[in-house]
Amino acid sequence: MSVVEVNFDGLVGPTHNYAGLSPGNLASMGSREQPADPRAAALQGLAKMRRLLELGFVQGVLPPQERPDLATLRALGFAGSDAQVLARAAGEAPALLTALGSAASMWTANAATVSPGADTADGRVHFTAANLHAQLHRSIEPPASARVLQKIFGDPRHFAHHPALPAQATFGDEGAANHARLCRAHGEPGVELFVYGRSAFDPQAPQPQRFPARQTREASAALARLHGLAADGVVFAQQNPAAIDAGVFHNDVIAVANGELLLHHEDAFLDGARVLDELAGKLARRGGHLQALCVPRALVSLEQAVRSYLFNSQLLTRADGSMLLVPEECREQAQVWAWLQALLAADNPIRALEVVDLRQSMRNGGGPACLRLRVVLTPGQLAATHAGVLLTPTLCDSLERWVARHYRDRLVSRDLADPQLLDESRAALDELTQILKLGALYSFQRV
Ligand code: SUG
Repeated sequence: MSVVEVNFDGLVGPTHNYAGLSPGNLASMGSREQPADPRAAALQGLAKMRRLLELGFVQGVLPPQERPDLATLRALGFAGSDAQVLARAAGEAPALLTALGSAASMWTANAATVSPGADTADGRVHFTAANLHAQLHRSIEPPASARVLQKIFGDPRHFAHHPALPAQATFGDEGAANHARLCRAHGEPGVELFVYGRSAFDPQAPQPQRFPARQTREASAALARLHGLAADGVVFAQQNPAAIDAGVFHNDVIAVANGELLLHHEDAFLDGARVLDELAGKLARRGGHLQALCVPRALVSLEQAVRSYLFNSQLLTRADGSMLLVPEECREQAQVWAWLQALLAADNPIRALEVVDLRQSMRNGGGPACLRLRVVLTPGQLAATHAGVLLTPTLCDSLERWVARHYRDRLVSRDLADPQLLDESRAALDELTQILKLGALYSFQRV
């Protein structure tokens, strides 16, 4: 077997709900207080994983985090039994309980930035958990993300783990959602593209006016240093502030790369011509040939790009060319669907299209690419990866049965105060660690 890219998808957690927690994420803001269906959400995610497995891709799964986050509630002064902590938080600070009950860890593209061994100075795969500093409900994710990644990729001969960057506005880091890699083949040295929304040390640089820029240049630069990337294998690019203001809160909502292909919107980057030039030059020095596929704003507006999540598609390598896995919502935007049909008819590396229904996640702004963390692994590194999280048809069957047994089919944020939901979630997660053979992972299992 050669070097493979493994997609590790986050399993949707039992508290999936719509709380409107993400300013600048139009879907999250628009779905606030609508009832969610955690069971359907988890099954939709599993159906996507199963489809990729059927198509011959190596697929992994990452467990959800424990929510509501009782440990943080206690650290903030809510005391008593678990039920009392929930009741007190619901009474005194309902918004806090809502934030600490979010199932947002499902979007594993935000769990970490990962650099394959072919790019790093020591040949190991490097991981840095994202600090997700921009939002309270996500800023509590890094310790558990780091713990699970260390468990799955535990062999220090193959894998290096860095702690999340300092949790401070200067170093806002959203992980792989703002990171892409171009290469001739997965196993060859590539060029890593780090996209940021603002420069903390350069307040004169253009900034979005309406919505926050979550990632800083300073964070991106630190990641490239930590991962031991060569300067000629790295490109930094500022996101177009107009795109952020149109609802592009992460770069993976407006661009996606795979192999030598970069699919991007005309308005993705602030200085697009320079970015493409630098990428092409650096990739050429690594024997590659950049194929930039630009979608002009005249064909697909920023608004349509955000509504359809076209660029949050997964771009995957197959023996006969690339495959694009797009969300169902692309069908609903006539212009986007027409562009996709024209793409398939034209002579370009994208030969196949796969449509997936991820509506539950999409209503919170999480498309196909948000749900997965890409990890490029050599056969030796794959063999050193915890096998319990690598999907097989049998594992997929048992995860579907597990969801059916434990998940509710209706949830609103008020339900987060229900002690019964906490018990149900813990029972589910406890069983999940057995199914995935992960041992004691959650704090309630370790006391
Ligand atoms: O961080 N939504 C997530 C969506 C993350 C998508 N990830 C990528 N683009 N890679 C976010 O904005 C909404 C939660 C709520 O409103 O209930 C939320 O956190």
